[in-house]
Amino acid sequence: LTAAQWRSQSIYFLMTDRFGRTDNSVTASCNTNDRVYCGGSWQGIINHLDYIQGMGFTAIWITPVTEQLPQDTGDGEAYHGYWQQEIYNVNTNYGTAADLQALSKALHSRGMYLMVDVVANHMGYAGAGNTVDYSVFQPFSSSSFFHPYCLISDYSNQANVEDCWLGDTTVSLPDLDTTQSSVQTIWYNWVHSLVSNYSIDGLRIDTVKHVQKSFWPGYQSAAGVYCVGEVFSGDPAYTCPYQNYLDGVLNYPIYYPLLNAFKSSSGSISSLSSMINSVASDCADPTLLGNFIENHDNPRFASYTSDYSQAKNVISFIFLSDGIPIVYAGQEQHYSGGNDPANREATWLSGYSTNAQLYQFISSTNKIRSLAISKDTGYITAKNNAFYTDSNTIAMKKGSTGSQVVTVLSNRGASGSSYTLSLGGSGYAAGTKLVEMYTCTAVTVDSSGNIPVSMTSGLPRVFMLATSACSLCSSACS
Ligand code: ABC
Ligand code: CA
Repeated sequence: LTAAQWRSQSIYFLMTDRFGRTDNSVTASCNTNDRVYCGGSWQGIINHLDYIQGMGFTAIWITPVTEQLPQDTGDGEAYHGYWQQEIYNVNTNYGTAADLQALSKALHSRGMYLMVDVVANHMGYAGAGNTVDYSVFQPFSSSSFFHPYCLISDYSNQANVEDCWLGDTTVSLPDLDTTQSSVQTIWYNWVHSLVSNYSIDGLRIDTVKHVQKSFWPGYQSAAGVYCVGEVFSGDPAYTCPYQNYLDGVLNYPIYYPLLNAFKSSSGSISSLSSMINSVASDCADPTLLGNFIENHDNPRFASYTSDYSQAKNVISFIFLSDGIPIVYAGQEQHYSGGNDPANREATWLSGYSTNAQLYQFISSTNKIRSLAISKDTGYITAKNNAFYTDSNTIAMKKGSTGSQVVTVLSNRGASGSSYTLSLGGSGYAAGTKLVEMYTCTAVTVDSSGNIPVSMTSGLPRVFMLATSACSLCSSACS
């Protein structure tokens, strides 16, 4: 699938070890602190695709599939998949190569897509950097393929970030010398074969900022599918330039101000609004970024606030602003784990409840976004515009003029009062008939051109033209 085709998808990110088990158990224990395999598998994902598709997701992103270091180390086992040793073999803890192909096929037969996480920066070794036995790596079985050992010590020094090693002295992440043409050839051929062997539709690329930028265009072109890179930095001036080398990057610049704006009723809305503008000016194409509020490297949103309304507002934001929405498994169950490894709770322990409040809310939001995409061919490439802010509220419009979707978000939380916000600047003329899509409430733009937005309990509001709303709001059908 191309970048242009990915724009309109929505992605459910899961750690294969933690999402679903082959035996369908919902009680198998998984103590995140142990940092060991909990028994999730590719077949287990197949077993629960209805659950994922039921929220409206059109794609899944799964953690890396390659064979890992086999030991139980002081940092735990390689259950997450980022400590690879043999790149031509799959991780049999998750199943066989045939199982992975079956997952791809099961997705495709539903019209869904597969994104796989890949690592080109490093391998993984159970031991300190000066003790590595390079013969355990296939095919990189000698020290000559690697940068000499040094731990990354200075994130403000890009050479140090690219040439030194991630990891610690318990588990080393031997850093490949990706400037060597022999290393490049191996990786480009490998990624081409991987995509073709498993009919992969897109890639999430790990540790992108730890490899020189010039490595990535060749890698992406060998892959032949949309690639979204992980550049773990909140600075748009640092992160956005990577979009000149890869189709997209994870939207870390928005992540921090989005979290800060909505995790409390005193969060800064203006910082979020200015970051929307910075990303739009620094990034080549904000509509190809990967939007998220949770992942396996950061504390979950509910670890900052247990408030459901605040959780709903950030979900509305990641779906209805520029970029491809990504929800991390467990977010729909309001999981609240903190830092790695606590944020890697097994999804099965929720019983895959489809009645969960956020499961239902994500489903509604995916429907609203899909409807917007289907009613306005310009929606998905239009630039989101934050046209109104106050200390607790941001209003944004996105779409072709005349059919723009208007999203009004609040950080007041569930105890927020009921009031009417008279919202100017939406671009809609007096008398225009709109529908608030979460409540299916009809509203008419008033004679001054303001939308009377009925705010209550800190809940998000989304407006579309009444003439577009019928398939989700029967009251709008005439
Ligand atoms: C394991 C344990 C941890 C333990 C750690 C030492 O070892 O589980 O509990 O603390 C994998 C595993 C991890 C494992 C690591 C290391 O390997 O999943 O469980 O941790 O062995 C990606 C993946 C991630 C994966 C790897 C490694 C890379 O998403 O799951 O981890 O393949 C850096 C990398 C980034 C990486 C991340 C974990 O570490 O750049 O690729 N993620 C600063 C730095 C970032 C750095 C980040 C976190 O800290 O700039 O480069 O990410 O350490 C903002 C700034 C940011 C700043 C943040 C903190 O603040 O703008 O720049 O990020 O304001
Ligand atoms: Ca490197």
